[in-house]
Amino acid sequence: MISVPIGKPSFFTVHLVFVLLTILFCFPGSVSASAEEAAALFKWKSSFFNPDNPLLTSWILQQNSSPCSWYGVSCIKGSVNRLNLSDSNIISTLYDFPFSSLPNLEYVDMAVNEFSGSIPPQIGNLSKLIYLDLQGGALSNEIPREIGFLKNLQTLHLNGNYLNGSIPEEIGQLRFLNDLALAANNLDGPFPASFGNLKNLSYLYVYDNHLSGPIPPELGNFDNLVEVYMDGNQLSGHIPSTLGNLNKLKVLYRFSNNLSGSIPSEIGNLTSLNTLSLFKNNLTGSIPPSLGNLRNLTLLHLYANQLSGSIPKELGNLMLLEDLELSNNL
Ligand SMILES: *[C@@H]1O[C@H](CO)[C@@H](O)[C@H](O)[C@H]1NC(C)=O
Ligand SMILES: *[C@@H]1O[C@H](CO)[C@@H](O)[C@H](O)[C@H]1NC(C)=O
Ligand SMILES: *[C@@H]1O[C@H](CO)[C@@H](O)[C@H](O)[C@H]1NC(C)=O
Ligand SMILES: *[C@@H]1O[C@H](CO)[C@@H](O)[C@H](O)[C@H]1NC(C)=O
Ligand SMILES: *[C@@H]1O[C@H](CO)[C@@H](O)[C@H](O)[C@H]1NC(C)=O
Ligand SMILES: *[C@@H]1O[C@H](CO)[C@@H](O)[C@H](O)[C@H]1NC(C)=O
Ligand SMILES: *[C@@H]1O[C@H](CO)[C@@H](O)[C@H](O)[C@H]1NC(C)=O
Ligand SMILES: CC(=O)N[C@H]1CO[C@H](CO)[C@@H](O)[C@@H]1O
Repeated sequence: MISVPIGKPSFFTVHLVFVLLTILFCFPGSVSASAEEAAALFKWKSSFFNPDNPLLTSWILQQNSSPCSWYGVSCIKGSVNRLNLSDSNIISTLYDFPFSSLPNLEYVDMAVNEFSGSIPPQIGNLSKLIYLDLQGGALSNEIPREIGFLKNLQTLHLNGNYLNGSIPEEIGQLRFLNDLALAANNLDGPFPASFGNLKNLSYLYVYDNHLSGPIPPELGNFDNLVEVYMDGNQLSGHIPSTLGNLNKLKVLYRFSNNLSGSIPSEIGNLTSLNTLSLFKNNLTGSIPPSLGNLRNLTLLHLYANQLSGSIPKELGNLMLLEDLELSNNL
């Protein structure tokens, strides 16, 4: 207890009151907010299967404790803005994550831990989220529709889990999405119709799932695409010729699918391409001579299809080519 002299206020007390008022005026609620956030995170840690995780010894609760100096936690104005617990040997679920207690969270990197169970629908409460990385865990069940509430999301990595069901239609609400990784899960069904809204995608990784149906034709309008990995699915239909518009595309992996029809000659417009891999599909027709325009190509895999005709002499222009495989065709 601070003992305050009774009677005429001293210079000291007036000064103290002034300082306290200044703090309250400049940071309304900030002290209690951060204590609340600390309590919420601490409670979550207590629910871990390994709450005594040695990396998290800084996560301790004292009176008015602030989480801002804890391992993996960063704050802006005393409120948690970033949580980086990547590769931290956490064994837990997300059921007790304090979704409603961290209103200023923008970056969550919890890649490579042992999170199991499903992704709770309350994930949609983290409305300021820009970055969400939950890759490399043991999360299962479906991707919640509420993911569509995360309207500011630019990076979403859910790859390397056991997620199933189809890609939710609501993903199309994430208009700022730049980097989407859903690879190496058990996702099935077609791309949702709304997928065409994700015009700002640069990186698209959906390999090693059970996705079926056609490649969304809108992909040809995603001008910022740099890398597309769709291999190891059951995608069918034709390769849309609009893909020839993607002048930043460097990598196109579409192997081990069920694509049919011919290789559109417009692929030859993708002059940034360094990797083109379409093996183990059902592609027919001839190899378009326009592929000879892909001067930066180092890898061209077209084997295990039903391509016919001769090998176009234009492939001889591919001076950087290191790996060419055309076997098992007609
Ligand atoms: C999290 O920390 C790791 C290791 O320091 C780093 O590689 C990664 O970029 C960080 N993630 C974010 C979102 O800052
Ligand atoms: C997803 O997997 C769980 C078991 O982990 C199962 O109960 C559920 O039916 C599956 N959902 C779909 C859509 O396949
Ligand atoms: C699109 O992504 C780029 C990064 O590749 C980013 O600089 C830009 O702000 C994004 N635009 C929109 C509208 O999201
Ligand atoms: C190729 O197409 C045929 C006929 O449509 C189909 O029976 C076969 O399963 C396809 N091959 C692959 C690898 O999907
Ligand atoms: C491949 O696609 C064709 C139609 O294009 C379909 O008839 C066939 O069942 C598919 N095969 C597989 C293995 O998905
Ligand atoms: C794309 O390729 C096609 C066929 O190779 C060609 O006719 C067309 O002019 C090209 N478009 C652009 C914009 O380069
Ligand atoms: C080809 O690759 C070189 C070296 O990586 C790069 O400087 C150049 O911009 C690339 N060309 C195209 C058309 O992307
Ligand atoms: C405060 C808030 O946004 N609460 C929401 C958290 O998420 C659940 C599940 O989506 C909603 O029911 C709440 O309204």
